[in-house]
Amino acid sequence: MKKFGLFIKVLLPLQMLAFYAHGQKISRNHIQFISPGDSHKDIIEKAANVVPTARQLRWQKLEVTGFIHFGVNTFTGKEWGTGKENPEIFNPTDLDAEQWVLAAKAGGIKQLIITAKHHDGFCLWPTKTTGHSIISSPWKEGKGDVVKEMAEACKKHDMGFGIYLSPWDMNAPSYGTEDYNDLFIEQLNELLTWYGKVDEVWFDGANGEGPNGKKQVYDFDRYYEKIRELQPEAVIAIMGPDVRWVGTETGYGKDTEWSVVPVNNLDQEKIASNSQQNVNVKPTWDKSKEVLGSRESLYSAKGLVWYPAETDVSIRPGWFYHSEQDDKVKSPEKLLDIYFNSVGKNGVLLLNLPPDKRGLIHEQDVKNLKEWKGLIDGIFEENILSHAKGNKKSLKVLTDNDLSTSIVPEESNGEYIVEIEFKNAVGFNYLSLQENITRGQRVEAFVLEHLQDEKWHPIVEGTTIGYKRLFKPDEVSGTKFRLRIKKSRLEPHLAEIGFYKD
Ligand code: FUL
Repeated sequence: MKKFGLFIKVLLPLQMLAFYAHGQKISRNHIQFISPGDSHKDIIEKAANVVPTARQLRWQKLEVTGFIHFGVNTFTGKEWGTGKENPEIFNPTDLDAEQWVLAAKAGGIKQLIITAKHHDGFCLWPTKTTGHSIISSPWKEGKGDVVKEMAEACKKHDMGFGIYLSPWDMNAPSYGTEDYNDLFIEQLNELLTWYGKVDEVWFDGANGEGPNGKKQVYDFDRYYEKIRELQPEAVIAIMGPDVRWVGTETGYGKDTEWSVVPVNNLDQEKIASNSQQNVNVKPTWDKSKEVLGSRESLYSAKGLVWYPAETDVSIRPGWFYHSEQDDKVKSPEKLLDIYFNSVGKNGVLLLNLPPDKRGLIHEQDVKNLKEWKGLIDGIFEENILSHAKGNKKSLKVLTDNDLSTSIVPEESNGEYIVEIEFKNAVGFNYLSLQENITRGQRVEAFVLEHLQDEKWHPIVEGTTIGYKRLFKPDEVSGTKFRLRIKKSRLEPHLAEIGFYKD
């Protein structure tokens, strides 16, 4: 497989090269190269000036996105197929893509990705590349198109639209040869030209054998060029240069999550080796140990790139629908905990909602989604900070929900401090923090404190902030608080501070 050097080729024509020389200002860019003479200080300064591309920023602001896993596995009850399924088993009785989109919307989901083709190779659209598709199924007498129905429903309800196309294909006879790369390009061509705007393309890292027992050498760089050509605004996720897998399918991200990481994290072999290669064996990944983007890891890097984390999880134990899991749908409270540990840990949540054999999202899932959204809305209804005393302009910037307006707090002895005072005592039990990532991700350590008995007491301590950090401390009340940024790679640009109470 090819190395990250080729990824960079795909990235660069779209970006201005970073301009850098000692003593000169570093311009912000989504990739920065390390020169042999760079000191540790230079490297950290470069890291602080890595920023998202426009497509990455749009995606990050979605916060909650959704997956639709649907296909022959829905009808066989399996998680992974074999490629030998008879297309006649695919026969949803009441398929309604609009119901999927409305259910997702009721849960606050902003973009939906459909498994146009999973590892078994069965295609949910009338592709010309193989007969192993809905064309050979009894559904709508072989004249249906699931991808089209979902694309149209997304458009109608202002939902982003994405495509999962599994590189691994257990059915394609050409798998394991160069011809398969041509077939894959043709499948991309169809999916990216037949259905209007595509906002995300999701490439799985799972890479097993084809029907002929062969493994494929994927020409990912060719795939990326095709996507950039046909859908330049789409992010390419996982086996792709724009969005990184957080490394677990639990929905729980890391406490320290950097969106700026060494370029070798784009290495295709490395991504694939961390991905699931067997249906029964989940990737082993110890999140407590692997902090990507720490100072140490940056010092030995060749370059630094904006490569943010996506945290995927299913609302049910499986990715595909299984009726025996109807009583195992994640509760609204569990989903809320996941929200705090994904979106609230500088990630984008990708929540899977698998339609059942009818072709509908099950009533239980719809109910839990709605209640989950109700919990989130209840918590974040009013930012108590907007009632604080002091500089009205700064307060407005910190509470306007606009990521592009931010303040640099006052500096004192290398720390940046925001002092907050209320006329009357206020109580809260949720904290939300956001950095203006269009200036870079910079905060490395912070503490929120309150003044009691003339002493400062910590309420919440943390490391990175990034796009968003959420916390649920025990309820505190008082009139004086302060946020102390104890360590930062360069001056921090704070976009939002939120105190909330449910
Ligand atoms: C994994 C796949 O093997 C699962 O079936 C599922 O699609 C998940 C999102 O990614 O790698």
